[in-house]
Amino acid sequence: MDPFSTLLDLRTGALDPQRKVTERRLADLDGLFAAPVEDPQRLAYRVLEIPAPADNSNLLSSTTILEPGRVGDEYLMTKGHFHATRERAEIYVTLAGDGRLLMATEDGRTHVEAMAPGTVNYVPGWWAHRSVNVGDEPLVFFAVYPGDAGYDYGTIEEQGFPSLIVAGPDGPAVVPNPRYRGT
Ligand code: S6P
Ligand code: ZN
Repeated sequence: MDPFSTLLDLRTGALDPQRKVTERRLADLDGLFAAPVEDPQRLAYRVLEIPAPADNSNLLSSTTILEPGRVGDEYLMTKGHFHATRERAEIYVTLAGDGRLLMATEDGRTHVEAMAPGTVNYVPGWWAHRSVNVGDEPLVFFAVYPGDAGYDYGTIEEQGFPSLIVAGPDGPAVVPNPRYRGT
């Protein structure tokens, strides 16, 4: 393939040219939140991808724009996934907003990192990852990952994350997930 460039707006995360776009509405996050979703058509997040061949010789990258808001006491968040090729790592660079990067291993360990403009989060292989918008503005981050990382959404859909990030009286709080079904 030939080299190519894309313009990344460092404030909004917009890509020019814009190629593949994935939209997730609250209806697509069914069962993720403990509380019922009242507005299923509401936009939760968009992923703008810079396509490349999905193999180990290439790097994929994308912007995620995660809207602010809550369902019950849980903040809007991404579905979250392990990489299908478990050992594949990933880098997130936050451009805007206030977030938390919730990570978990299959044996139930949890790790939370802050996401703020300029934060570079390193997600090692074997760690599931979910972004949570704890602020009032869109959380925008740019991600880079191996072309063959892939997605395993099923494990998280079945088991959930061991921890949740909820709105507490003193702001965002990490609490055990009472619905966690992992080991
Ligand atoms: C891909 C990377 C991100 C997410 C995106 C949406 O490896 O982690 O681009 O795909 O933030 O999250 P999710 O969990 O719906 O894919
Ligand atoms: Zn990922």
